[in-house]
Amino acid sequence: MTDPRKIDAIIVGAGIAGLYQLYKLRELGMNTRVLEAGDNVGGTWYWNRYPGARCDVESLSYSYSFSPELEQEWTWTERYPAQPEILRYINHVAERFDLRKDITFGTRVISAVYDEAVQRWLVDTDTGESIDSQFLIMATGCLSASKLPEVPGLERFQGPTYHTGHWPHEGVDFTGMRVGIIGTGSSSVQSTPVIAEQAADLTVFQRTPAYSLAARNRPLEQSEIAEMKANYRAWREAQRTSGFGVPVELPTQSALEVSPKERTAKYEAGWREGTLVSILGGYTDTLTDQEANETAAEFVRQKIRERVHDPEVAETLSPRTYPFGTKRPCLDTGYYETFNKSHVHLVDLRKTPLVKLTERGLRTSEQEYELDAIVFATGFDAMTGALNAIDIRGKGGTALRDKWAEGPRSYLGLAVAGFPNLFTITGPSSPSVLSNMIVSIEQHVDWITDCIAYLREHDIAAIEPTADAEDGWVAHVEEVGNATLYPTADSWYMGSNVPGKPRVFMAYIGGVGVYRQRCDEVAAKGYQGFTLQEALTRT
Ligand code: NA7
Repeated sequence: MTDPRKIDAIIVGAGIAGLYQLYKLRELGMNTRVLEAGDNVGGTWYWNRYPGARCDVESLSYSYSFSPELEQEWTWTERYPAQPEILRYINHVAERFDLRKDITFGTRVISAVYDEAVQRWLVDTDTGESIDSQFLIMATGCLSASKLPEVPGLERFQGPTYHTGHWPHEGVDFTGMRVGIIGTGSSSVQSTPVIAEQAADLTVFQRTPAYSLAARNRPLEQSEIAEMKANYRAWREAQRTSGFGVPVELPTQSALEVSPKERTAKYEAGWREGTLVSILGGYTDTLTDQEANETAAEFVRQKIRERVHDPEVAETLSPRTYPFGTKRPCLDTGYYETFNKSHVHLVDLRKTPLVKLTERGLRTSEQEYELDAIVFATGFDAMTGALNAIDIRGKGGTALRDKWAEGPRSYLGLAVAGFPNLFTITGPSSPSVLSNMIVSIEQHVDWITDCIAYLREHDIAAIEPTADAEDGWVAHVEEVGNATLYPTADSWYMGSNVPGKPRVFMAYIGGVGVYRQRCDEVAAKGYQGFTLQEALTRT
């Protein structure tokens, strides 16, 4: 157990990010405490236990790289790992590195106030604890503050309701039930086929259709596991310098400079491969040119038409209002085919909007749907939701949520001007949500750890970005984002899934490798763009 009298660092969250950060700070010999709202480790994979929950980055890539021994001893079973397997992996990591002893579970941080006089954070929890610490590291996740649909009557419905991001640990049996599911993002695309197997009747309420590709999930072959285990170091290096944290061959041509036949052949190959980037990454301009994008978008729509028997249903499921890839694409196992089943129905909320929940179900502008259970697959207040849920106050008592009222502002997505010694792992304006999350997490944690080591070596008590450096980074993120099609979509990347949230592109699309280089340069130049402050008082 850490010495309660002298905490060097508080980490908020015991998911993949928080656990690795704890491991790294222990290497520095720091007295660290992790505060976690859940009753166990896992973060995203602790909460998102809905049927069919699965990672859509391949398991051999979606794993920690910091320990070659861990890489060798753990064996994944499926190409795309299911939530229970990932959670087992995270638990294994917690045991193997003896991490639990510094984690306090069932404890939610409610406020964190920086005391300028002593250069320390005072952190209050919902269990009544007040802890002060030199560093405060937020490992709170990008998609952890769940959001319900904005409709009246949520409390009126008499049957059970479930949010995919807060699924009951004991599971839910929908056998014989009339079930409604609201939302058609990744969580719905993954859970709909599984719920449909149980439910007597399933109605999917769709506001915006997703672009989903067949995942082609399968058990891993022993030979491919062995090959990866033999080559892990090279693979990890390639991940770190890649665009999305997954090594792929880089495109060299515009989608518009090749013949339709050649283009279709390339998309077909991507389709057979079944990864998030296998079609998106085919040409240089898929994410920057509307016309180029449309060639890929139409290819995916054609696949939807092939998979769904009823042409009207296929059309309703076909996205037409935003370019392919500008909202998070999905990977599915039998999603579209589920709509061929006679007990599965699709309601287009664009044509008949959701009006309210009633005692017996749900009412659209057209009719009432009687339901026994409702699933909210309605997503998250992404990127900023979990941070803004905590009353974080920096210098002069400024609240982070006030500072971010017009959209998040940070330097490198890692630190915020006016909030010394606060670090955000996978914070807004970093590439995290546009990447293999573990690759980004490890890079952030390594950078933060090196930074803290530097401060300790140089007897520096506090670090914070300058306002100029922050302005520069915010402008850069916006400029790079504006060169793409991302800002044209109403997505959670843009904050537009939450009413009233400022419309700002909250991710850095410059690429994981480029971003890493930039962060390393900042560190190599003695933390360029940061102000370093010596201790004001000696203890
Ligand atoms: P997403 O991707 O944000 O999807 C949420 C879905 O819920 C999406 O289809 C929304 O439609 C829909 N939604 C949200 N609010 C409403 C209301 N009020 N009425 C009707 N429909 C609504 O969340 P997921 O949990 O599926 O996935 C999150 C991420 O996890 C995913 O991107 C991957 O990174 C993994 P909208 O598109 O806003 O019209």
